[in-house]
Amino acid sequence: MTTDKLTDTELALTSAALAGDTGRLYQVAGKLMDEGVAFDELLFDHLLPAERAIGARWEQGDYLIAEEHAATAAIETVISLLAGMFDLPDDGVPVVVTTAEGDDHSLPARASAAHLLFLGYRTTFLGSSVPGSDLKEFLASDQPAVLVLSCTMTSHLLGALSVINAAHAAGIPVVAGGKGFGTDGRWAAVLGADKWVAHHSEVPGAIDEVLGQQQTDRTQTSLPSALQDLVNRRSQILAEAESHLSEEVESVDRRLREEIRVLLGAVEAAILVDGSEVASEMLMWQRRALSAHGYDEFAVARALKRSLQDHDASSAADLIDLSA
Ligand code: B12
Repeated sequence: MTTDKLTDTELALTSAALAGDTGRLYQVAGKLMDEGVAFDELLFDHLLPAERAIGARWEQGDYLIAEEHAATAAIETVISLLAGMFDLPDDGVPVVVTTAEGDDHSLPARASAAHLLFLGYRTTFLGSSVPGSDLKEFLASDQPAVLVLSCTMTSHLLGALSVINAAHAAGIPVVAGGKGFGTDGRWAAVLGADKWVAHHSEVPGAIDEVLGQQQTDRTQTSLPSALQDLVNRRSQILAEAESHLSEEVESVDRRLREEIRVLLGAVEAAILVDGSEVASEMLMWQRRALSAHGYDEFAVARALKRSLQDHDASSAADLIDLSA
């Protein structure tokens, strides 16, 4: 969907979503279906593009965070309401859909779950960010045929690994999707996901493919010891980075606190997949995002780097290149 010239339908969906008017959005969606738009088309050609366009306009500063939140909530609610049209089939292939641990971007996973239910899969949507240990227990008893995993940010790759390991521990293959796995999904393979797909429409084919594969022992990837050590000290590293940051800025608000966490997540992910670009790309994105909102573009990175150096995590600290 372009953001410059909206069709009548796009305008109706976007304005209802931005107003947080779930009822009106539901009516517009229902009208489209009455006119013959199939459910998957409604999802992938109308509702998700509307979210993406609103997200892009919010990034450009055209919409407030509150408007983006209202729109996301309305779109996700309508997808859930519409998914309620479909019965959970007793004889469908059982699938579980969730996001990487720590990843709150539930909307793409919600859409995937609704799509699979529409296609006749016996779909359970777990929402976002189920802790790996809990998930392992659930999957061991529920025994779905496949787990569908969404990861939106590279900083949640450790959380994605925790989901993949939980599924594999229960002998369940994983179909992965989302931008967090890199543009060509390369990190999904590194983490041991059985299949990565770029688009939701490819998920059914991927499910067939992984179910057709001979059952082998599913890989369990453990963290290298230096990374495990870093993860064990995560709270101290974050707290000390926050304290360093407070020496540089007037106040460490929620946004800055979250940015420290995002950057540390990306550093951990870079070590995990042995790809320094994961950290450098996140740092580049973060600099742009912070300076666009009036923050010092390097303050978060400097504070985290210092904290990592204090913890003798020099290779992690080196991934934060302040000269780039
Ligand atoms: C909505 C939103 C949120 C909501 C999510 C609510 C929800 N219930 O989902 C909230 C407010 C929680 C949120 C939080 C954050 N967000 Co956010 N968020 C977005 C936003 C605006 C839209 C995301 C979305 O749903 N898009 C619609 C989906 C459908 O499109 P898509 O993301 O392109 O997904 C495509 C593929 O990836 C694929 N896909 C995704 N998953 C899967 C799974 C499968 C199986 C398959 C097949 C395909 C697939 O499907 C889509 C293609 O059709 C984006 C900006 C944007 N323009 O996208 C930022 C964005 C993703 N968020 C971002 C950030 C930084 C954050 C925060 C760190 C913000 C902060 N500073 O506090 C936190 C992190 C929270 C956390 N711990 O996870 C950044 C990520 C930047 C980066 N370099 O990675 C983005 C890009 C915004 C930005 N540029 O600043 N966010």
